[in-house]
Amino acid sequence: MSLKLCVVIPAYNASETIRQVIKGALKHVSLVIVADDASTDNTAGLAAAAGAEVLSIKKNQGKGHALKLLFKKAMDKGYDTVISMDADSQHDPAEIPRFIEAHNAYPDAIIVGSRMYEKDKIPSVRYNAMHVVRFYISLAANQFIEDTQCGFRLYPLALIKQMVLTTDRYVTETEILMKAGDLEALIRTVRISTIYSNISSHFRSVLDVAAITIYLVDSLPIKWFIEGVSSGRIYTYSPNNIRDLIGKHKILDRHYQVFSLFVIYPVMLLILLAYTFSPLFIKNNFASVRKLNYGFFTITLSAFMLPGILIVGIIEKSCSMVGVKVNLTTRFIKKFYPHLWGSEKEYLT
Ligand SMILES: Nc1nc2c(ncn2[C@@H]2O[C@H](COP(=O)(O)OP(=O)(O)O)[C@@H](O)[C@H]2O)c(=O)[nH]1
Ligand SMILES: [Mg+2]
Repeated sequence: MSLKLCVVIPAYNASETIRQVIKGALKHVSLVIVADDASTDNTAGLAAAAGAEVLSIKKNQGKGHALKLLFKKAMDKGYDTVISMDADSQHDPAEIPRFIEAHNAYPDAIIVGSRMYEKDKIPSVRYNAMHVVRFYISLAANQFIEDTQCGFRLYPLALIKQMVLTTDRYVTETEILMKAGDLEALIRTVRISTIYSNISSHFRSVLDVAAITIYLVDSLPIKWFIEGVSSGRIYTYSPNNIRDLIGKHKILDRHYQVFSLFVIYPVMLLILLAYTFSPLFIKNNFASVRKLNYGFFTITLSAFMLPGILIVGIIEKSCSMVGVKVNLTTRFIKKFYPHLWGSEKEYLT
């Protein structure tokens, strides 16, 4: 099978690293496309000089927007598979063959790089946030995903074509996993090197984590509602579903997000009630939840504990200021966001 595969790189002010990423990638693929997102340095010029095709975006619109343009560009050029990489050399191009190997074994799957197995190499605030969002993204995607925030991924474009992507910035990569998994696609993991050495990041730990969490909180109840009124249904996403229609209208979307935050607790309690009593009327509803190791109570509790993370984090920080080192946050998230999916190994390629 001849693979039409290229590497795509969303880039913003990456002049120090872009050259080595492109040169490394070109050892494994014949085309690298870079989306330069209105960088104020010479990222675009250096990318072109290193041999990449460069898409220039006039006004900075974030990683998700750039990725969507890159997918479209690769499709237009007749490619059927892309590998996405970060521009800041957190991903080692020498590991590209691992993704191709995994793709050969699972041709229809998204292959996601994972660094979560090397917990000690990840800043703890980032690790804890990744652990919590992974809990919800895996629920939405109907399968365990070891690292839901890694940008080193292989995407079959036929799968991307089946979804409407309405989010932007750092939320889009979460949206893709949720929709792919809920379209019955496999998501497989390859473990990659964990590189957090040049830690200049555009990722805003509060705002960007909040944006991802809010998207999860306002999308998951729609999935559970559909599962709740159906028997044996696990895969609920269809393009232009209600969440997509709302997402396409930015103002409506903002209002819906705020509304969701206000009603999430009563909604979770209602779903818990429905989960407990509706099997009297509908057999095997909430099927994706019923096949997990725990019931919906654990998921409801996890939602109620979200503000707790903040409180525990503050306590931990205060303790460390007076010289007392406690590992409260990690213990807290381990307890309330447990692994629900059986063996973690079965999701690794
Ligand atoms: N096109 C585009 N890409 C971005 C932007 N911000 C980040 N990226 C890309 O996303 C990658 C990850 O972003 P980074 O800030 O390093 O986040 P972190 O690695 O999660 O801390 C970067 O290496 C860039 O490739 C942006 O505003 N526009
Ligand atoms: Mg980075």
